[in-house]
Amino acid sequence: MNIYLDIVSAKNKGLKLLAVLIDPEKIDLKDLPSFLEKIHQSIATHIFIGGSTDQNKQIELVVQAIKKNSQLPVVLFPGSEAQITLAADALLFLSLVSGRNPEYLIGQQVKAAAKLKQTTLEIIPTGYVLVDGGTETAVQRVSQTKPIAQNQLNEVIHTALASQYLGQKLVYLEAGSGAKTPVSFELIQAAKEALAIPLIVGGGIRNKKQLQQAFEAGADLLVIGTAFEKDVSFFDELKKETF
Ligand code: 1GP
Repeated sequence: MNIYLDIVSAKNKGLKLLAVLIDPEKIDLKDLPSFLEKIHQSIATHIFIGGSTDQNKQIELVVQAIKKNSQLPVVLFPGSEAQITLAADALLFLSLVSGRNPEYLIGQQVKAAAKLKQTTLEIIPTGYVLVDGGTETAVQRVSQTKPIAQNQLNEVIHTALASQYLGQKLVYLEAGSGAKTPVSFELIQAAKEALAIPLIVGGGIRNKKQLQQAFEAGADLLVIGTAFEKDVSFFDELKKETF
């Protein structure tokens, strides 16, 4: 399995991908099997796992439980190097390129390297671009960086392009978990036009309409967490057979 090549191949075929984001701090292990069943009946293609913090150090247990009960690729989306577990399939090796905090541009990555040196995890370098989602989100708080305003289109696009020129393999346009306003249609469209590498979009997507609009605008892979956490019946709108 090569998760990155599968994403590139889906992008080339125009197939749309959906990752369900599981926050290890928020999921109860006993609810996991029924949650996974919902995921499996839906159009979801990936499970992302991570959060801005993992104070209970739950991530290892949660990933192991998912791997036991699901065939879907499990991709780490870590808030810090402490959230790297070898039990997953791949890791988004994020650099918070919209911010100017060296700790999240390169510091955490250096700390992670010792662990990664000995791993078989697929490492996917990813430019992480935080835009304003209308509320202060955990990533902003934890990383102590400012998001880029969504009307600063050129700034967002140039940041995304710089990631590509640096050799990063994915760009993740992020409005932040629980964002009031998801990444706008215009911004997704402009990023899609500018970039040759696959585009991930997430933050604040709460219904089928917003999901479809983000796909139409050009997102290759969408990430949704909060909407499923709050209401698992959202999965029913995204059933494979009726979508
Ligand atoms: C957060 O983009 C993801 O990093 C998902 O955001 O929780 O708002 O769906 P939501």
